[in-house]
Amino acid sequence: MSNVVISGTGLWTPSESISNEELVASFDAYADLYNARHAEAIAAGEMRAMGHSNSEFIVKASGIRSRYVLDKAGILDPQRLYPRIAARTDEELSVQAEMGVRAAREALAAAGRRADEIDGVIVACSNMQRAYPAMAIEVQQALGIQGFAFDMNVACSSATFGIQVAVDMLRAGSARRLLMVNPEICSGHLEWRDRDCHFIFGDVATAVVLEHADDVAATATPWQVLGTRLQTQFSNNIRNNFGFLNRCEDAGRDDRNKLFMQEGRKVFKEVCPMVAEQISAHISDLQLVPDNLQRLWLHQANLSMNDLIARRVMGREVTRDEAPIILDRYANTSSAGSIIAFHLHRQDLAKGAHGVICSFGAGYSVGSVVVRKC
Ligand code: CO8
Repeated sequence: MSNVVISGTGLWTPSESISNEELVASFDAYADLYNARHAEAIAAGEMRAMGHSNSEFIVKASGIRSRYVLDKAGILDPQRLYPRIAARTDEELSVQAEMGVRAAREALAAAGRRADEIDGVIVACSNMQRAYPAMAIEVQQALGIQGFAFDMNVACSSATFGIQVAVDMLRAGSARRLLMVNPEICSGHLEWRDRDCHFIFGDVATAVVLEHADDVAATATPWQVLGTRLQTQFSNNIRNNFGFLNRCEDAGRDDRNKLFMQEGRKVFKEVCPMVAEQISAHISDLQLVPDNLQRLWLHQANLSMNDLIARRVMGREVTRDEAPIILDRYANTSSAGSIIAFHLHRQDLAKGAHGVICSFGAGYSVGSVVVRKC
């Protein structure tokens, strides 16, 4: 079977960032306005007062200290608490495709490839601009890529699932080189007025170029994909009921369940063992032992989750170098998280180093990609 490599990665980060303190101040102002508006009903016991948020709680519960977003002003406006992202005409590139193109250009440059050397584009992410035409086809056209493009969505695991799809297509001969892009606008579907989750997500875009090992540009530093593994198991603990049938329902188009919802504790408890077991079995099937792994580029949702998974996989405490964290400044960027970690934290590793890119999230879904530096 031919060897496939990741030959380049790219990252586009929005210019605006929100600290926990800024987020909490706006949330609390909104809560005060809400409580004042409903003072009578609250006093009569007909409604519950909104509690304040707390930045120490956020850091302790999640490890998140700030998040990058497309529109800071709209999110922090206490009268609004969600981003203002202007509609574009059908002739303009969509916001999400535009982010993807920026990350993709960096990935192509790192791989030493021109757009006309790419045969296809996969846009893999949680939150989709629209049903059709595919964002991937917009990205394809904006970059001047021939061939084909399509979107896919496996929530937080979209990137690792996208990598497996790309690897399989390259091995099957459907393409010589593919671009896999993850533009995540999580701020658009987060309920910023719910203190249980208002701190969790951020916006970003990542991109990966995959190609055959015997055909990489001399300037690239490729990582061989030794194996990919995917797993899904149905769960309602992370859910978003937004969809194209909403208009046919008689009521509830703006209901809370049309945005991101989760049972965070259950997710934590149920997903960590799934992930640790998958990585352990995956490396074992590739004849590797934990000590062969120099790095774990894990999905970035929660610091304690990552520490627990890394400890279970390695059978000991791990250092920050071994399992890098980017969620402190990026928050959870859904499918892009493990790719950001891989993008920012691999240059120091020597030839022959092994690592695992692993994502997990809604579905439930888990994807692992075992790589070796060429
Ligand atoms: N400030 C102060 N107090 C708070 C706050 C806050 N901001 N939030 C909650 N509290 C309170 C709660 O009300 C609760 O109080 P009480 O005990 O009186 O009821 C108490 O603090 C504890 O709350 P929790 O039990 O919720 O707190 P946890 O310690 O469980 O932490 C976390 C919550 C951080 C959410 C944690 O459970 C977690 O990270 N779990 C894992 C989540 C995860 O990995 N999810 C994956 C989701 S991503 C995905 O796959 C879908 C991507 C789709 C993208 C969507 C874009 C929008």
